[in-house]
Amino acid sequence: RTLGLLTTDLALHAPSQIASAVKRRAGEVGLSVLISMVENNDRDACFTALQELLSQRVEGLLINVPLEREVAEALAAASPVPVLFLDVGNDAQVNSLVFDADQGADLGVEHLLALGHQRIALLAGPQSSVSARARLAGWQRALQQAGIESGAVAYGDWSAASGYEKAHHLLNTKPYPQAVLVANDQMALGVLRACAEKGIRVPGQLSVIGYDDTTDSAWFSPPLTTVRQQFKEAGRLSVDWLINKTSQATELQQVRLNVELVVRHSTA
Ligand code: IPT
Repeated sequence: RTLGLLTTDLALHAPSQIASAVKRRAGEVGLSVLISMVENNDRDACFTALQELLSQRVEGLLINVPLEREVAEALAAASPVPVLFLDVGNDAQVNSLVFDADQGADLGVEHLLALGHQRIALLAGPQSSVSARARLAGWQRALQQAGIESGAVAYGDWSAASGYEKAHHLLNTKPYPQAVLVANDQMALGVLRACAEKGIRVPGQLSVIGYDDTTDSAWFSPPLTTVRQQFKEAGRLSVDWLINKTSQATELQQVRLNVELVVRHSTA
């Protein structure tokens, strides 16, 4: 028996760790997984990939592609087998298992405020990603609730290269930020490199907080403080969800996963 995983770019750390967790759990329960990758969240590319997986007789589908509500609902309607979405907004009327972006934003902001930081820059993910938008909106809401004006905002594309480039922009803004909230660990890696090159001490002069806690983040220099999304858990739960899903016709299930703050040495 076979499951399908339709995923966004596996060169990114988070999607590859999710794919790994899905493969591992499926292996444990004797299922194989066919993977189809789309380079961006283009609607036609997703439909083509869906048809490809279905033609190989997958019995259930996981979709880890950042999708707008309308595209997700159309894909779900087009699938004769159960589908679970891993990267959609709360408004999408589809079965989903997603990490709580509001909680993640709150944890990051609360941590920086507790350290006494007031000038906080934001390095968001791409505007084409629902999760990136949710994290940014969450940060802005949490800062506003704390009565703090949000600092400069830049948008990267999740890559370390974009984090490096955007850090140069954010670190040239006045007033100079005391901290930066970064939407993923790979971009935070680029920020750390930019700081090292500019002679900015982390965390002495700038606190940096990431998002994901992918497996290498504890090995960044300094070890990264970040919001952990338990990718292993997400992989396990999503495979188990598909296994237990017998009929299509039952009501929607929207599972929300908690995230947690992992304090290491990039914040002080
Ligand atoms: C999300 C990651 O947090 C981010 O780093 C990036 O890899 C992105 O995926 C790619 O789409 S995690 C996702 C389940 C919201």
